[in-house]
Amino acid sequence: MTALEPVMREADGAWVGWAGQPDLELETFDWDGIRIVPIALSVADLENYYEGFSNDTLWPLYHDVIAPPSYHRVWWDSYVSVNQRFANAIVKVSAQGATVWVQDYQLQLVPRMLRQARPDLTIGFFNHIPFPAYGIFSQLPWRSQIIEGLLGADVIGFQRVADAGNFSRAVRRLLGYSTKTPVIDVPARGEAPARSVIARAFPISIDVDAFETLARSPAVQARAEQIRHDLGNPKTIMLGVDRLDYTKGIGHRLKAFGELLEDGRLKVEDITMVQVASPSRERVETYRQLRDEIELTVGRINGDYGTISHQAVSYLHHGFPREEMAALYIAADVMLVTALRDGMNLVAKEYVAARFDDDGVLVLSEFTGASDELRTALLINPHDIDGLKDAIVRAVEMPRSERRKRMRTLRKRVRENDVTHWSETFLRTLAEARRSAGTGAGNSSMDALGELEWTVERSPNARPSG
Ligand code: GDG
Repeated sequence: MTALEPVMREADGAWVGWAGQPDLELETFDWDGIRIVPIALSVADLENYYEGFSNDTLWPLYHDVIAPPSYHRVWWDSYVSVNQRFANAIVKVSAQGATVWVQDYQLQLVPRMLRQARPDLTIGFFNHIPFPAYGIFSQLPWRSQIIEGLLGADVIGFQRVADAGNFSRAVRRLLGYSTKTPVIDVPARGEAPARSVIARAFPISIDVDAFETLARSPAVQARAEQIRHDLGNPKTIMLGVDRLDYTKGIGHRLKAFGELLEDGRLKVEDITMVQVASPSRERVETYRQLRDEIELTVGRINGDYGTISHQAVSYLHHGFPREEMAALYIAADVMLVTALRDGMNLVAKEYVAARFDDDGVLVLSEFTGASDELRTALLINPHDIDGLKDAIVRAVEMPRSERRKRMRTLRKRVRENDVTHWSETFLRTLAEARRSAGTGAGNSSMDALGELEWTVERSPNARPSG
């Protein structure tokens, strides 16, 4: 959410989002110059719409069915009605000709609902997670409704070029519309005129300056030293930072590390792996099982290879303040990002932004959006455990000169596309799309953003800002 704060302030906009607790009815209020329009969700909405359809249907489906998605009609009904509630609230607060930017997969029906109610609005949508290939997407019983919902937008943004391609293919297969990258031609229907929709990649990023400033602060530097000291000053500290989610490949990285200790290619006296696994979606069964599996594996590795004075894995199942995250990034010689599928992965970009000393090695999964940009990381396929093991050893042994060369290139890339560049590019494309559509939306006087995931995932102590 912090990522979008400057945009909101500049636009004098309103943020439409979940109130953060079930059954909490709040009036619109102003927070630090931003108008907040809270949407109330009941306990049943949270079960069916959020934990159900969003997190147990769409999330696994869009992440290449790493876990099996559940399809329940009551969940879908709830998804439709909550999306309608968001749309109604946005309609109410939006001035004539306003620009609305809808965030993420929990609100895919909102663009069409808005267009039907308010054709004067300029509507953008950004999908923070991947959009799957048609062979997978087509499992969804409500696939056409989702596609139609999204096509209500003027611009649909994705993390990767491949995601935008998957979406366009789904449009062709399901609706037969013609597409010429990045434009999709939506034909006239009833009273609604023919329109063009743009579907393309806008890779999201972080506030690079803010992160680097944090990393440079003396308190964070001192804390990084302290962390190294408290871990017994091992030769190498490896770090993983993830929500405890099955998409992140935490089990794969533990397997590779455990085998390296077993093979004797790494020694517990020389290396410690710190794994921050921040609690996530704990009411969804798949997530409860995942936690058990990961904690069993960590326990086994520590039991098998740890000594009284050296722990193999330091496992932390809680959230930390941003300062602590920055200190961990500075303390880590090797950063492991082994996601099996990830829209972008901001952790990879944060690690790079924090390393103003041009040191540290990023091991990065090819299945993250970030790997499209961060080409000089050590790119890995997390399913290939032998390849992952080799990459870890290579990272541990990499000479300083190569580390510096790679990190410099990574830092240049992250600087070129920071979060301001991301939001400006999206909003400029949106304004141009609307202008060329010739409907003359006029000046945008209000931005309304529907955002649930971030509110839910990032509210308790010290969860990040976006
Ligand atoms: C979704 C998509 C896409 C994590 N633990 C703590 C903490 N974090 C912060 C990280 C980072 C953020 O949470 C996680 O962002 P990611 O991008 O890595 O992953 P998702 O949460 O799955 O995000 C993803 C993203 O949306 C944006 O579009 O990149 O692909 O899945 O900022 O630092 N922050 C703090 N304490 C923690 O314990 N302070």
